[in-house]
Amino acid sequence: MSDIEQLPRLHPGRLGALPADVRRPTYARDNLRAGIVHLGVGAFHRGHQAEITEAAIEAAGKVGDNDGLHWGIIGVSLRRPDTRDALKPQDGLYTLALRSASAETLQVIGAVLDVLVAEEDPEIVLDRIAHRDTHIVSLTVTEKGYCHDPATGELNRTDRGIVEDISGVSHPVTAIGYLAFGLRRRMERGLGPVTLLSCDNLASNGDTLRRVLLAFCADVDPALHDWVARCTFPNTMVDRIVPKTTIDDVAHVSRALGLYDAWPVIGEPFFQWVIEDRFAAGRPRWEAGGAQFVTDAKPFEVLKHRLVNGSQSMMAYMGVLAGWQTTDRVIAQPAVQAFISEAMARETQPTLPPLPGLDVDAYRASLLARFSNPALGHRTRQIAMDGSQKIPQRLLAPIRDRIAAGQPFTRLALGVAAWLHFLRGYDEAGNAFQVEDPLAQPLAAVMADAARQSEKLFDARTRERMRVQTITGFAPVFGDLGQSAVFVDNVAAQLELLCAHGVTGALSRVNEAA
Ligand code: CS2
Repeated sequence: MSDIEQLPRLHPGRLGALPADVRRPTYARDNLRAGIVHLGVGAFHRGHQAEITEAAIEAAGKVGDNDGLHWGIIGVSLRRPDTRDALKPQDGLYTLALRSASAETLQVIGAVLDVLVAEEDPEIVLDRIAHRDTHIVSLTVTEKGYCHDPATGELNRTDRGIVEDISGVSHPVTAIGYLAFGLRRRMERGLGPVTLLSCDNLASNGDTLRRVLLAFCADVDPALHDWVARCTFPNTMVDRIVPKTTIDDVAHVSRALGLYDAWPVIGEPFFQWVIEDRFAAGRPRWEAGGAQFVTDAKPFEVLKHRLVNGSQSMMAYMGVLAGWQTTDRVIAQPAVQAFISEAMARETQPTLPPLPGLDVDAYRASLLARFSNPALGHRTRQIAMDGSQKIPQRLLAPIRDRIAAGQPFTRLALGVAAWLHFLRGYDEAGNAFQVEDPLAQPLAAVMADAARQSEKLFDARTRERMRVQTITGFAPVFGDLGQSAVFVDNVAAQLELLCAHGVTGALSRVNEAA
């Protein structure tokens, strides 16, 4: 690393030194003004929304459209200073490296004008949300950032951060608190409503954000509730695989630039962004970067959460258990490839809402290629995080539909069983790992309960059934599914296979049986 750090720092004054094939801002960046506040300025935002915003700004710059230069982004990190610390000396510039198996393209993005750390500068963040130039407040705060109950999508009023923020005694700690108090300041200043744009993988992400934020505001101040109800909350489907940047990536990208970029972002070439066109105060021409505007994004969300994310989660739990560290290694196992293909085609696809014009068979096939991308190094441990927040929309929702239609769901049940097996906190080789999940504690308590209740049962089937019944009784994740005998039976049968034969053995049995 240290030789890399000796390179001159990536900076607007040094763009001319970049190799010719590295794309860079061509618009007059000095004229760029901030119109978007983005909460959660992590790799995904920088690898997705910021790139499309850059394309919109570029397009505006080319035709001399000054209004189009009003969509710069102020990124906000709630707690961690690392993105700010990396980007500040670079005046917000960073590199996006898009990698396929055979090629890499590099682009220096200029759309992020500044990064704030809310915990350090809460007043500045609240003021920025309440600034007259702010028209959109967007979010990628991950599923758990919504402080909702994953099974119902309602505000979790027992969440510690929410309890603290509703009390209003100090600065907010949650994204929901920042939105509410920033918008209250806007209301007090007599400014107009904004668009609140969720870009997280939640079911009906815009509707969910609206529901939790309005519930929060109602508890704080009824007038604020009514004012916030005038904002718009479009649902969006976001898609691009963006793994966590590694030290090797930093070194590789910096060498290619000939300049030190402390925190580039790595992504796959593919991306999709489907947005409901309901903006309270205007928007960038994101279509210039390939965003699709629709009246109802929900069918696209369902497609993506179930086929892309559902498959990723199943591969992640199996991968962690079997010791396959990245998705491309998981999908390279013939048994996994057969399993995921069949799970998508036979169990998930029939649950999808109609999507006129979409060739779902081709979409499925393209996913196998995306998962196989060897240049991404997408770690199974990264995807496996926060399962309690992901499993409901990725696996449990299609299972509910299969049960309602009286259809089998053996493979999806194996996916859920793999998560339960993962929650034990050790892999098939006996290596312990930490379960990173906001509900890790209550889930561990339920797991321990289940083990206690079933330990005296000698028959494996009865034992797994008892265990699964206890665990799936955990309503914040499973809702009422734990009361479904067919659900419990299926998951128990798959958990029994995993316990007895490991991931590979369970996969070959399921692949052969069906
Ligand atoms: C992944 C997603 O970490 C995860 O949960 O499943 O980040 C996934 O890579 C993206 O949603 C793809 O668009």
